[in-house]
Amino acid sequence: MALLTPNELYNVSQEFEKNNNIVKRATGLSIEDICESVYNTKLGSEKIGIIPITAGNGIIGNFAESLFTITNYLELDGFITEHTDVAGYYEAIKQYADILLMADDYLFIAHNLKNGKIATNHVCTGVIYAEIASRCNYADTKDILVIGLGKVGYAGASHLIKKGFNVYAYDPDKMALEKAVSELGVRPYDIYNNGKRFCMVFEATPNENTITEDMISERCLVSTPGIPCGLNPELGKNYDVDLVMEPLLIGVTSMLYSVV
Ligand code: NAD
Ligand code: 2YH
Repeated sequence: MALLTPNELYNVSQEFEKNNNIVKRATGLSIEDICESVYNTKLGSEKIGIIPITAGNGIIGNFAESLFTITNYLELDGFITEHTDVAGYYEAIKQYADILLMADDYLFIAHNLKNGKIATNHVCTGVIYAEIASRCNYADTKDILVIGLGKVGYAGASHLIKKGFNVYAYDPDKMALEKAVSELGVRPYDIYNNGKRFCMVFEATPNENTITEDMISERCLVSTPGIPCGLNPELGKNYDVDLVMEPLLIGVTSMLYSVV
């Protein structure tokens, strides 16, 4: 399980803003507009309690602070608890938090205490990045490529299938690919024998250079939460790719919209 590092969470609000501008250019909508449309919800004046969790590898520098940043950006009333873990949970409840955000090494959740809704980061990240890729306003087809079918990729592929897209998918893990073919109905993408190029790509792997030249068309939209980025910068430049890639806050925005 890859954990975020404090360096990846440096300058998060500028990164979020930069990516929001790319999303607006490529889809005509902001990340917040897209979340509203996916979940059919609007943010109100929810109070967000952010609880640092010490379990496993412990506190990640800038993690709680980055979550606080996005609550400010979304004009919500956020606070980080002074205590961690169970004492932090108790503190958040005593401070009248409506929604709790907390993560250990395995799971990152948003829990709305008012309506009972609960969301995981991997599903909400998969859904929003897949949705962004699928909204490319210069695509003239419903064909979309999904690279990586782990926790995030599977959730995104499932979302795209439900939306009626023709989902082509690749994962070197044969079991993961077969599961997505049989359960979701994705079409296997053969990396060695495929003349097809895509204008819309959703990538969710922890590896570099997963996106190859023969997969993409010029001016395509690549939407990827993967860390590190699967698109080689030179390839991105040569093909004039619109790249959406941010380490945390797009997924967290999706989590918040999904639980209100
Ligand atoms: P996972 O380990 O569950 O799945 C990764 C999948 O990628 C695996 O099925 C693996 O076989 C596949 N893969 C590896 N190399 C590949 C390749 N060359 N081509 C195609 N598939 C390949 O991981 P996950 O939880 O789904 O997370 C995926 C990535 O997203 C990780 O880098 C994770 O850190 C990142 N992530 C980012 C955010 C964010 O907000 N940016 C949020 C959650 C996860
Ligand atoms: O980064 C993570 C894990 N990869 C889980 C995310 C699931 N996509 N967890 C963050 C841990 C935060 C830490 N416990 C803290 O600072 O509170």
